Amino acid sequence: MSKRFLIVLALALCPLAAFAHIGSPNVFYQGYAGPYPVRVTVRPPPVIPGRAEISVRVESPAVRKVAALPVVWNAGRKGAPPHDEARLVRGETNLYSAELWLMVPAAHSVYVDVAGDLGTGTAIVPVNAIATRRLGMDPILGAVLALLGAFLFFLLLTIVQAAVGESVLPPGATPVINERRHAALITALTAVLLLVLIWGGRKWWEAEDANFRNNRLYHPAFMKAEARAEGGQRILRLTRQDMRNAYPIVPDHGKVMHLFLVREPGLDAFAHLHPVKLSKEVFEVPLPQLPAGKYRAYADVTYESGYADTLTAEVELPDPTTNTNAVEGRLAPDPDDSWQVGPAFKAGTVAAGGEETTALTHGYTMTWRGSLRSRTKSDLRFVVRDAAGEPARLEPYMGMLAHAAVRRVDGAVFAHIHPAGTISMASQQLFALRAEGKAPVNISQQADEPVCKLPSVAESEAVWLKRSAGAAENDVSFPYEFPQPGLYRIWVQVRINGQVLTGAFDALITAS
Ligand SMILES: [Cu+2]
Repeated sequence: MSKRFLIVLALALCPLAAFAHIGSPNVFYQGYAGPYPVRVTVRPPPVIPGRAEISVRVESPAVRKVAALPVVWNAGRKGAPPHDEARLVRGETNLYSAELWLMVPAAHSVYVDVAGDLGTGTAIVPVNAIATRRLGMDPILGAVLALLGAFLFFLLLTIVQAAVGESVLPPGATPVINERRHAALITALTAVLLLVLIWGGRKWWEAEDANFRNNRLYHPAFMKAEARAEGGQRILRLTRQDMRNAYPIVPDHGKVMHLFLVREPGLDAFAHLHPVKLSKEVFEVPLPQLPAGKYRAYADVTYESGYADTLTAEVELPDPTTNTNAVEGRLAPDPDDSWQVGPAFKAGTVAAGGEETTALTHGYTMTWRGSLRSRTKSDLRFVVRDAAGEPARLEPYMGMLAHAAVRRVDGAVFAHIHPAGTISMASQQLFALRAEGKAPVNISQQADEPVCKLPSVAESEAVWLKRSAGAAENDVSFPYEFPQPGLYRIWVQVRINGQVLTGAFDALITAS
């Protein structure tokens, strides 16, 4: 075994890449399986094929059985194996867990089937199955295997030498010089043959490894972002060349793209915008009154396969234009665009835990409920009050009670989440339609526009806004666990009296 072969085997782990959110691979979902309220967590494996861990909490005493089944987006449930029954977790009354094999790197829908006294119900949870890292070999194991390999190599040569040199002689005879030479020659030829075989093995492995890195390992999708001044507006143009060969994008809660802009390094300016699609690979959006500076852009998209992705870019924004007069041909901003400029992140001022209240505009306040400890292990909960301290009346914002963006200060984590969790609502709707045979699976990567038509926000709102029993109307919660400890800023957006209000919270999340 050559040294380089070993190095390839023993390469250190690549940094954990991300998909549909950055650095936040676990899936959290809160919703309903028929009549049963469920909270589902899926921890996908880092390599495919691999086993995903799924846990399901059912808030109902009527439950008798919970089962789960992963189905590839274009396969359908009919051809799938029977579902795996989830086991009740020891010491728990309503928490079930199971392990699911994800065999191909593609978008999956995980069917969570719940049966009990109220009948049966199914929740569909979208999960991206994708290899996010290359497993390395333990150096000690590598060294042991190399030694064993070398031992076998020389053992085989000894056997060959004995076989051609001594085994052909009558018992007791010693080989003469000619026979010795012959044996040495055959042994040398065998050594060459073995080395060629090892070299071939290394070539094969390198090809396998390159194929994995190029075709199977997830790479974060980068796009190009450029800002320009035009007609009294600043316009941001996003381009992604390789989008041409991707499945068409479907709108997720009403928009083809949810673009988040965060000013670095202070995280003091934040925007949630909705660019329009000019062609399959070009998107544009007029910028609101954000200050100039360096921004990180995160664009959430869902492809027609049900695969959800976050495209990232860095962009330098020029000073806001002062000319606000209407000019012919201006790009109209999306009515659901929102932004906020606030204080910069200062590590020294981060609260050590406990309740924290932040001021919103128009006298409203938002309070982050729960202690620091519970923040790492349970839902993120926020309560909104008006200037008099009374519960605020929240209106749906793009069909949902609230939207949140979570970012680790250094950029290692970014997630756009909702009260339903981390999933793309569009993926879930696509899978639900396909389960009913109402959306085609024979879609084309060459198409510009999707053939699947998703229900509108107005049609979906009732399901998305369904609250858990007993939740106060000014109380919003997001099922989420911080994937890594560290310093975070979280922006929470709600709509009151037709206006989007954004509250920003800073937190130190410690390892639990
Ligand atoms: Cu959102």
